[in-house]
Amino acid sequence: GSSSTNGELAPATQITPPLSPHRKVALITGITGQDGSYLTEFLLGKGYEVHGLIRRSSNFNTARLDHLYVDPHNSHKARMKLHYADLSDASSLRRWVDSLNPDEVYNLAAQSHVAVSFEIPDYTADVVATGTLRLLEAVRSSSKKGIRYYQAGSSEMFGSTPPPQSETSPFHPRSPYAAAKCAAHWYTVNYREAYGLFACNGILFNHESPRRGENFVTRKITRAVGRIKVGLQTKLFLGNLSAARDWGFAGDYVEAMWMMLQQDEPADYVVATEDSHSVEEFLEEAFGHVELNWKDHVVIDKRYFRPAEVDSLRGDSTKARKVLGWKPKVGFKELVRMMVDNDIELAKREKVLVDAGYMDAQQQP
Ligand code: NDP
Ligand code: GDR
Repeated sequence: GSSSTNGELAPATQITPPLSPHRKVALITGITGQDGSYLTEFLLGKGYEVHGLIRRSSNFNTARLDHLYVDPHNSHKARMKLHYADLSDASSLRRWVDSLNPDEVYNLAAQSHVAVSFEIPDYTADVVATGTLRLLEAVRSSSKKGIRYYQAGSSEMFGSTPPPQSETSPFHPRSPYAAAKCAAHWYTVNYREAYGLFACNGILFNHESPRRGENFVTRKITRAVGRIKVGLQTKLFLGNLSAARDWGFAGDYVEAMWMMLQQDEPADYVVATEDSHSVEEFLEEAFGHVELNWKDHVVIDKRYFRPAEVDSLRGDSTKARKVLGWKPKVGFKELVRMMVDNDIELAKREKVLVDAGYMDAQQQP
């Protein structure tokens, strides 16, 4: 979206997919999220017809997709279509799987915020764990055979298992979100073993972008850097700065999802950069990029500490690199700079609105 704080400012590419009578059909849950938008761009570029399930919201929730949207009333060329459904509503999932006959289903929908999962554990389990089961059941019972299924697994499942974490490392979840993702992982393995479903778990380590939700730590930091730099904000409140994460670029990671579904056999894969940095190192890099010192602005606020923390994640993605031929293109420094540069531009636009009296400078994004 152009002036939206959700999306990146200018889409990198215009999608002009080739017309093919044999084009594949993909169904994506969580299409309005960070990964959903990148995966949609990627699949449209490959000539897919993309259907996305969106949930009803009192506000528009499609800002990350606006640049891809073609009004179905005005054009028979619309190659991305959106439908209402919810992971908590089995009948809606079954209806869309049955009527769209997808070749591939990507289950990206989730209450994906780890800290929030401690506040709404029951809902998180319903959407993340049971929602996955509902979708698997819709795929299994569909009259269309051979549907390929991707499950958005997470490095959070490893939790307190020390790095490096690979497909054979034990799960030790540290949050309701992570425990629910473990259940979803095993539902997916079980449907593969019990029914012969072509189902894959991607165990993806953290991946970020200018479209990252604003209450995840990377985007929270780069948004603040932008606003501090143009004078809209002075302080940034954060929690634990010593946690380490293996941060990659979301655009690289959605390719791995697709690659998993193009193999001869279904399997589970860790996807990671194999490089790990602390939140403090992210701060150094992000503030340093625009000649600011994070220590002049960051205030520690207890409310952002979690009841149980995941201290250190660094993936071992040997299998994905060997079998899929996947590797990340964007490294840590490049990722941080991409996000900061985007958010400086975004803050400049906000400044125009503030200066004209259309927006309150204190209003936090
Ligand atoms: P986001 O939080 O950006 O997107 C989540 C998506 O799920 C949104 O489209 C959201 O809709 C949708 N959603 C939430 N609840 C429901 C529901 N009840 N029914 C239907 N849709 C729902 O997440 P990301 O794009 O970052 O991540 C995609 C997936 O990958 C998630 O499952 C996440 O847990 C997982 N993951 C993410 C990683 C990361 O680093 N980004 C790493 C590993 C796994 P709405 O827009 O309306 O809120
Ligand atoms: P994470 O991402 O929990 O790894 O889950 P997040 O960015 O929320 O936290 C990363 C680390 O930063 C610390 N932290 C803060 N986090 C937030 N959100 N806000 C703060 O103010 C703050 N201060 C410090 C956290 O404690 C944590 O250690 C993400 C999500 O995308 C999941 O859906 C996904 O499964 C995993 O990545 C892999």
